[in-house]
Amino acid sequence: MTVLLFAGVIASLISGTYPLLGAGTGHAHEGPIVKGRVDPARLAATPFAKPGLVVDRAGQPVLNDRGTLDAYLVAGGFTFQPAALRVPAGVPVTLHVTATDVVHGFQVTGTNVNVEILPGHVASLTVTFRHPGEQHVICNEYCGAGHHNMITRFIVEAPRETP
Ligand SMILES: [Cu+2]
Repeated sequence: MTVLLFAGVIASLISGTYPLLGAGTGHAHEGPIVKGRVDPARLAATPFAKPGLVVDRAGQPVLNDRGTLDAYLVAGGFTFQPAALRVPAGVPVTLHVTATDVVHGFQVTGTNVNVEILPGHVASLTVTFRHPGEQHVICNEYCGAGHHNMITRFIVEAPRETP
């Protein structure tokens, strides 16, 4: 049995006044996310169109001006996108999560990271995964017949050695 210790997960909920990333993402525009609100029918025009970590052209994660990484996740149709997300240990990651259809939950099991995800709203929270390993995310708001299949995971990777 594998015991995962992630004692140091920090989550802070930041209500919908989040400035969006711009520089360094390769996105020419920010897309219509305004004060934590987004049109669920127009996610294609937002960073949610590419769920996952925001990376530069070389595929490297990009720190935003608050010193965190950004990741976009979408809940809907009984899935989370992306189905798995690689993040570095020890680096704060701001998760931006929205829903396409109905209310969902977003809970990182075994931690206090737990938010309600509503269509039209963006929940933004900053989490630092302290230790390499896997952390599972479940939907904890009953959303329909496929609710029990709604899961994703963070694959927390040890930081690379800097030369
Ligand atoms: Cu659900």
